[in-house]
Amino acid sequence: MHSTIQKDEIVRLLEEIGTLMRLAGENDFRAMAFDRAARTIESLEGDISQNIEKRTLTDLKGIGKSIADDIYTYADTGSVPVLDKLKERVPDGVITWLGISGMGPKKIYKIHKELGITEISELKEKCIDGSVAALSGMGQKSAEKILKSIAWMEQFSERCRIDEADAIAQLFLTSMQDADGVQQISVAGSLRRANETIGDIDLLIAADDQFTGSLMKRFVELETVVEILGQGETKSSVRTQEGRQVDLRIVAPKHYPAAMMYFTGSKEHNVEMRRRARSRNYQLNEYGLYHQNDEQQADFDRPLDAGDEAAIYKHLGLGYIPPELREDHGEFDLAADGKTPELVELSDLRGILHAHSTWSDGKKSIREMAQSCIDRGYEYLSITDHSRTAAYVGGLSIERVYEQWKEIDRINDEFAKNGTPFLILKGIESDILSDGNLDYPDDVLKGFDLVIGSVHFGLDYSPEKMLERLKNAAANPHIHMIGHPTGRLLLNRNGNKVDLHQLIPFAAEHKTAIEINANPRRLDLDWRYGKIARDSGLLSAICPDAHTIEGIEHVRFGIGTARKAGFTARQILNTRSIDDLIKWLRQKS
Ligand code: DGT
Ligand code: CA
Ligand code: CA
Ligand code: ZN
Repeated sequence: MHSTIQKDEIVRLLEEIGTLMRLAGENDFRAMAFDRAARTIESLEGDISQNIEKRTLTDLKGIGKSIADDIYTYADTGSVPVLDKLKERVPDGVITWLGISGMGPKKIYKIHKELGITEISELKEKCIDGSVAALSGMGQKSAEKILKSIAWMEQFSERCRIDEADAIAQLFLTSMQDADGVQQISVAGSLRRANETIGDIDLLIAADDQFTGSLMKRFVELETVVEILGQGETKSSVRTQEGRQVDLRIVAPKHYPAAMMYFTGSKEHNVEMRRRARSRNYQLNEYGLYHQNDEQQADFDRPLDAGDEAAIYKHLGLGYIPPELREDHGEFDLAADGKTPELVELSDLRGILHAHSTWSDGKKSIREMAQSCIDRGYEYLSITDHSRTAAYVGGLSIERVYEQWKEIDRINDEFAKNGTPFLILKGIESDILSDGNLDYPDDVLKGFDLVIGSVHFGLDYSPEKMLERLKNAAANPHIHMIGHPTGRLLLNRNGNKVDLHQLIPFAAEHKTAIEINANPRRLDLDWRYGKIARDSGLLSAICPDAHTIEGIEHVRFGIGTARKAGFTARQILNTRSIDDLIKWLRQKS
């Protein structure tokens, strides 16, 4: 690979090593040597591959033998052991701190080490509670500056969580829907497809020509708009006070179905749709579906009748493809011959399986959580507080477990007496220890109705070790379901490195479910594993992991993820009746 190597590739490599060394707290002289070598190569005249081939890098001023060897190794193998080791040592979370303006690697290392924190969310807390200011060489001013930079970074980071985008979109929808001339209005883009993170928010309105001017004016003058990025007749873009971009397009009512399809995307899905149209001598574009003329272009005088998106799919020999599936990720196979499976819907859910109470780190009592489930029409709730290893979030000792069971029995008795058709299940979110075992003895575990096993520490295990750990958990007869399988925090922390292509079939074989954690910070299981989950017969559940009443509402984001995964109600445990659910739980353990 000598001949293809570019100078800037080597420069980036050396800079990355230098930065990671500082983040790992190594001697600054070593890190500086890599910086110096990077500068040398940057200013090198001509091609670096000559120096690599002839092994003459050490002739250059500022490049010593060991760094030259690293570069040769990289050129020969595509990797360098020193970098790989550094990547293992420096937590992913700490690397994201580099995005905070004004935070260099040395300062980051100091705070990370002295306060024992790795996530930006933790850094924020420590800036607020005074811990950062108390560090030597820091002070209140520095802490405030960091907080400001974090806020700035978060505001203008390229993508945001789906719940944040959804809240903004709802505000725009309610502000625009009653405006004069609006015949139809909808979100489109990645938000309509229920992607786990959202770049910008896309809105589409169907209105006649004479209304576009006043509608655009209303849009850019909404109170939440802090900046107009572009304003035109049919398309405008604004930035909201949260720092998010919102695009609005206004189309004529007759173009609305095709425009919805076009602006919902994904781009990849659209490409395949247009290809299919052409193969039938049609042309599909953002205005409609048209017969092709002799030049193989859309004949705008001969549109096919397409009153809604479903009609367009039908013309192309496909069943309706729900927006969540439109990722060119197997949906055309699912919709072939006019069929698409009936994806799970919010109204299919009959109970909640993963929720916390004040017994551990939840904000509401068991009774309050149950009541809000009843209010939402659910038939059961499994309270799954943390287990004793998770002491930092109020994990339950064995005595507390027994007390909680008594409390649950008392409330259930009351429900039975006053005829409330609702059942609270005795659940637990039990920590999966490093070897895959749980942290209660068998006789305690047997007493639970539902055991969720979750990994809360040791997320940085090697892929092999992580897979073994989770396989042990999946094979553990006491565990009904694995919680948030990767532990990822979207836009914040990468998940553990378990190979889900191996874990999913294994869990399915052992009749252990894997939840879709519906908290919009997680959305874990990722929908991209939908096909292997379906093919292997995996059971899942849509779990809010609620710590508050509002948290229960997060199931709707989990529904989006489950639909993207192609799941029907049959694969989702909490669509079952309480009797069927209990039957399944009992035969499992
Ligand atoms: P995002 O905003 O990054 O979360 O993702 P999207 O999918 O919302 O992307 P966005 O906002 O750039 O565009 C919205 C939709 O419009 C996209 O899903 C498909 C359609 N679209 C936009 N630009 C193009 C394009 O250049 N070609 C095609 N075929 N479609 C496009
Ligand atoms: Ca978008
Ligand atoms: Ca857009
Ligand atoms: Zn939980």
